[in-house]
Amino acid sequence: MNEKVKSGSRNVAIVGPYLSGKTTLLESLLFVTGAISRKGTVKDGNTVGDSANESRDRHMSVEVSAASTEYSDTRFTFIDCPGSVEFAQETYNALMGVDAAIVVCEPIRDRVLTLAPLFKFLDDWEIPHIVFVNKMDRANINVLDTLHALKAVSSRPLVAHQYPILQGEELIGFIDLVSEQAYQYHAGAPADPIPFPENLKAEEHIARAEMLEALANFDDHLLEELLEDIEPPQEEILKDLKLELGADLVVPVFFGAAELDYGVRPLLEALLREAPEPESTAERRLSKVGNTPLAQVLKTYYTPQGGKLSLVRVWQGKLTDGIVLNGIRIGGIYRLMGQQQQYINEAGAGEIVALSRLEGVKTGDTVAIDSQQAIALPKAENLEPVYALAITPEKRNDEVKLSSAITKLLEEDPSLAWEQHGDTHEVILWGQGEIHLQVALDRLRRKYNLPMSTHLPQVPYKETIRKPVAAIHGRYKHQSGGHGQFGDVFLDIQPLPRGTGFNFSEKIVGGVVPRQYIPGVEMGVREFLTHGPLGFPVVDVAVTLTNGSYHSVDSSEQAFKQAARLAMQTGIPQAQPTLLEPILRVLVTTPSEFTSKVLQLLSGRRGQILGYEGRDDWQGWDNVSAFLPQAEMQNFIVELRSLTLGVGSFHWEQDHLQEVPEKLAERILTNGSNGGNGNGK
Ligand SMILES: Nc1nc2c(ncn2[C@@H]2O[C@H](COP(=O)(O)OP(=O)(O)OP(=O)(O)O)[C@@H](O)[C@H]2O)c(=O)[nH]1
Ligand SMILES: [Mg+2]
Repeated sequence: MNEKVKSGSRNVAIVGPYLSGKTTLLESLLFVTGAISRKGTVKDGNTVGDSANESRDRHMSVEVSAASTEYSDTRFTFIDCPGSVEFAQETYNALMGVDAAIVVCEPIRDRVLTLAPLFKFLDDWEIPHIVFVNKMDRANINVLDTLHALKAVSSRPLVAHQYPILQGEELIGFIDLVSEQAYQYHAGAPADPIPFPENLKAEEHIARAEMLEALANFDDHLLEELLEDIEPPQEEILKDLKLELGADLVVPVFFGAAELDYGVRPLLEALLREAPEPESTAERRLSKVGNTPLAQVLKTYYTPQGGKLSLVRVWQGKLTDGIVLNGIRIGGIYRLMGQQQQYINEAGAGEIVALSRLEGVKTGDTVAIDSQQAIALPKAENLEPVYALAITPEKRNDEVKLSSAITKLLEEDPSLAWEQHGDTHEVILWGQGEIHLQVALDRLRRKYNLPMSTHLPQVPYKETIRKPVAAIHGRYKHQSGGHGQFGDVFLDIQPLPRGTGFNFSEKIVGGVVPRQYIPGVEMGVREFLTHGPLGFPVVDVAVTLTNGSYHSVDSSEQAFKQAARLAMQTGIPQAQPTLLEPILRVLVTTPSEFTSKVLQLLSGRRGQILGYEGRDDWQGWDNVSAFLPQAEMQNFIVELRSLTLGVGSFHWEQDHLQEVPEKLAERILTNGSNGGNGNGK
């Protein structure tokens, strides 16, 4: 279908903390601009933003969804992002392709504080953003407190663009601080201009002066006017707002109530007037903007029908149906309205559209006609997995299907990971938290017909010995039919320092064990060590073959292997076997006000604090480094988040093995339990 060419376009992500009203705001934006004739609600599960089954089921967004609409001859493509930290990867990937973001937050101090990681991401990438303080219809709103809290978490200066008018506790309108025109809200209709409320004169004056001062910090001409008490022309203020927002130098703030469509039109007006055009975003992102088609994947969907859709931002050139990108002919170009797709035959630079059947292309990838020539666009870093579940298909012969289905899940969501554990043989699904993994499991069940059962992953314990034992005898003698089996060895077994692994040597003199049988001895020892007397792989031991005997007819490599196993079976239990647990080195990032709680959390989980310090790159945040037993990691992220308003996070890596304290080892060995707090303590 050929569409009327729009005079301009804007791509805007709607981001912000969990449940702040982003999906409701998208619904309102679509309604106000006429893209939908009836508003759905999150509660009823009929919004455009939460149209995926997994979102609808949970009354929360669990993936980004895009919707395009038109306002004042301009095409707006909005990307509604999930707010939960467990789905932050979705948000970060989408933000890489927009011209601006609306940060939706609630007028509650604690909720505002949770914006810190998002603001950091926006400022690190210099993504222009405005704040929409939503739910202003609720009781007990304190505008100044909210602004204060916002200022504390934003590294860029905030400029209030509006001053809300409250009647008692009810929001009834706003004053636009640029024009100083007051407006009264009407549910379902545009706000009406009203006479300036004289009682707000003083407060409005302060707010406006603050806004102008913030803008003047980046504009000497405006600064001069302010110093000389000259009223700056409105065009100058608007020009500054546009320039400074576009360069992510200031963050304009708006107020409203998405549920009532309050403040939604002024927001659209501001986006129209002040948000950067796609061309200027491209100029900022690419070193040189050309004409050959170049796009970046912001999100990958496998639709319920099984088709692949890649949501892309076209950075330069024009995409036409049937174009070959990265060597793959695309199946079609679509504009999205949540789950609905509208076919279009081309998409120009600056648009966000979905391309079908870009097989092999992942979220974040850059696609171009000549992919060798194209310079890959920067992509958001993949979040490290912090939460794991072991999974098993409910139906036995589904194991084969599992790996291809998980590969698709990972293409959709790079913050998932999986592994087949070498020691425990479990298939482990890694992600960002419980809900994140549940959503992945829902998708396996629903889209791929792969119902899975889950359990807590086993801790990959190991064992070692504490005491050396010498001259341990192992003799294997077996008569079966005509030809017998004979092997006979003496082994010395010694503990090695932690982390050394395994060492085999021999001190055979006079050929008492012929050369050709010695590899059999080593094999027998190694086989035994895969499963020690406590039930785990044995590490950090040295085994020396010191003596033995053989039979000229009956001996074989196989028989010596058996003899070595027997010697190990006798020897290791005498050498004080002991349990080792994996210890992780963790780096926890938290707002400084929660650092002492984090230290307690780590100590309470047998962590060993190595130190903590303020982060150079993030004011008001600390890094705590510690050793943490892996057995204590299962629910660590859950507790960390609950102590830190949801914003604490951690990085981890395997560090070393360490002896399990005796009492705990006893418990683990008798109960077969993990011994960690993660085991549903
Ligand atoms: N009182 C009031 N409630 C609102 C308003 N906007 C949204 N809500 C309610 O806030 C809740 C969360 O709304 P959503 O739109 O799902 O929030 P969200 O930010 O999209 O949530 P996630 O995507 O899951 O992070 C719902 O119960 C909405 O009805 C508003 O303006 N006023
Ligand atoms: Mg939502």
